[in-house]
Amino acid sequence: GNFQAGEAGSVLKKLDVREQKCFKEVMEDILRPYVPEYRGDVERSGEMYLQLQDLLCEFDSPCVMDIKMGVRTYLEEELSKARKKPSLRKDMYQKMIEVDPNAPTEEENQQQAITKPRYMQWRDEMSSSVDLAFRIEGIKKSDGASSKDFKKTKGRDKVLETLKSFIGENPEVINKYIQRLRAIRITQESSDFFKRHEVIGSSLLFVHDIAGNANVWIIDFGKTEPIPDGKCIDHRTEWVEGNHEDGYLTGLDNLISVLEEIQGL
Ligand code: 4IP
Ligand code: ADP
Ligand code: MN
Repeated sequence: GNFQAGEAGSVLKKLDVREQKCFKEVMEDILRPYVPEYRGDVERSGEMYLQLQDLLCEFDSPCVMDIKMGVRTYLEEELSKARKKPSLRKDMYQKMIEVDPNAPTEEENQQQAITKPRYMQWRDEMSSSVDLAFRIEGIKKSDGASSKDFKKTKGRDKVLETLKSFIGENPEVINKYIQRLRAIRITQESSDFFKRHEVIGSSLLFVHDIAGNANVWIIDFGKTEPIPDGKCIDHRTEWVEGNHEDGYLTGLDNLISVLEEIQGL
């Protein structure tokens, strides 16, 4: 995968220059307390890595959840590229029929291949991304058992059940999660970095443990792109191609609202 064990307290993520640039900028932005600390780059067997704060190291057998934010998970530039030069992906066709054998069109079945935007749009629609502007990507329990089986977890009720079961019964945990997400939201609403970037495929990483420690961080800037011509977005306006909106804050509003509902149960 993309990760290697680092020095104690750090993880190494395969260096991508777009992500590196974001981490450098975020270290100078008011969002800094909400992302893993960026500790420079290192080389390991000929490959370059970003050295990032290990977010799990202060927890005792942590439960971890990755929530991917936004109404779409592909960049606008990927759409225009695919339009100019469509490339057919057999691997994505295979991933599609594993989840839903009825999803491909007749033509796609003949080609046994689909384009990347087609795959990504279908994934966004099948999951809660289009509806709620966030989706559950993965959950790891304290015993180490992990699941990525949330491709069809869609609709507020199903999402609520999954989040509720992840969080468990300790009220301290949900209270800390909600507080932290409210702080993230209010900071994003005035962050200079945030208003100037299309934030695609980024996640909120939830971590808690049996002792009642709980925290959330913003991770993964692999597809976070500056908006051209110094323009800004508000992350809530509906996306139409060309406006670069990503629905990030719509998703965060919905996520906080679902967690508040769980808190009141
Ligand atoms: C994956 O699909 C994710 O959408 C990846 O996005 C995407 O990577 C992959 O595209 C795509 O195959 P599944 O999650 O359904 O397996 P993310 O990195 O946001 O998780 P990128 O980042 O490249 O868009 P390919 O082209 O890398 O296969
Ligand atoms: P990718 O670009 O491959 O999706 P991410 O940055 O989203 O990579 O990280 C993938 C997973 O690795 C996350 O869901 C999380 O479980 C783990 N992870 C990422 N960054 C950290 C970190 N700084 N500390 C601990 N775990 C991390
Ligand atoms: Mn990711």
